Amino acid sequence: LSANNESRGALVVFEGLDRSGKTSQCGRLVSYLEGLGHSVELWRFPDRTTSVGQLISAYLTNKSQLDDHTIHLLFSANRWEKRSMMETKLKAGTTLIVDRYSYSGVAFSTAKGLDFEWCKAPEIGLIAPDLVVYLDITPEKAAERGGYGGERYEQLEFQRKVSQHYKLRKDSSWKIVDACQPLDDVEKQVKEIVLQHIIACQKGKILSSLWS
Ligand code: 2DT
Repeated sequence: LSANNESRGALVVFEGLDRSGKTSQCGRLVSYLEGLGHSVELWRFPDRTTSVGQLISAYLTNKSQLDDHTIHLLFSANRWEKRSMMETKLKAGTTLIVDRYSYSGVAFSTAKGLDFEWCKAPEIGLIAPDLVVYLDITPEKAAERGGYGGERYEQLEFQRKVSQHYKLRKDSSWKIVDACQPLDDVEKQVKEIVLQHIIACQKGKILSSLWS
């Protein structure tokens, strides 16, 4: 995006099924990085605090109904409204740990039957993650973990489809971590992988755009 990327922060995205442990692992990782003295922030998508985010939240909690294409574009718009802030933070040297991103957008909507190319199009031009940590768990194992909440997508049958669609989309930025391991073991692996990537970004790895 620019020639001057020295000492920038890393864009690290966590993906995985509901109950795969993303939120816990993101929290632990951020505390660890802060302890090491890194400039780091925890972000999540959907960001339900914006006006677009409130429309998304109403849909997810079954308070509103929306056409599948419409909600897909709202999720994408929710990333676009944060894009320039994301670029500013990364260039200022802040690492962003992001709980879900465009891969959730594509996996969930294609699991409903929408066309992959159509789903990908509105994501083009968003900032590409330096690393995607995929917390890998079977839908059955995830469902055993204290059950789902009441949100729209939290059903075993749909999670099975999402799992298949996620796997079709993995690319070279992905690191797959076995999320069935004890939390402490997952945490240890995540820390190692993420630190390597933060160092690569500090050394001048170029910030790039989706979707390559
Ligand atoms: P959380 O439970 O993590 O808040 O996610 N989703 C998410 C999409 O369908 N498209 C997207 O682009 C994103 C970011 C995944 C809420 C649900 O929203 C789904 C689960």
